[in-house]
Amino acid sequence: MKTSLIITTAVICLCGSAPAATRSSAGSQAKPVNIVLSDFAFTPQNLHLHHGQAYQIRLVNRGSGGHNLAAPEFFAATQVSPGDAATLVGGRIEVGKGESRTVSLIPVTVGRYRMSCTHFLHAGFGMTGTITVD
Ligand SMILES: [Cu+2]
Repeated sequence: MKTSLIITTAVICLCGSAPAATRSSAGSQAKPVNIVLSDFAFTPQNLHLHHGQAYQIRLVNRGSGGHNLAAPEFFAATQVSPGDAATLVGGRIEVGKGESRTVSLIPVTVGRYRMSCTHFLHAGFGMTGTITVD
């Protein structure tokens, strides 16, 4: 019991916003998760999510050009809100310079998934990361 409380707290810290709203036990309320895309990195680089928990993922592009978050295996193992389906094309979400995209989803399958930006050479410059679902 105590262990589970500690783990929950750690994940809330990762989100970095609205800790008060996420204090109710795991359930229907979507937890906000912010990911910044820059030249050439994801921040945070390693995401930690819980299966069955609803998240509102917000991607913010602070780079000097377009970026995307490509994670086809993760999205295939995830229930994406029907209203956000159009944002997700071919397992990736494009975010133009200075723009942001929000996707509501629930990770379904436990695993460790790779994410990267598929723009030319960006992954090679370090624009990669992982999404761990437990
Ligand atoms: Cu990129």
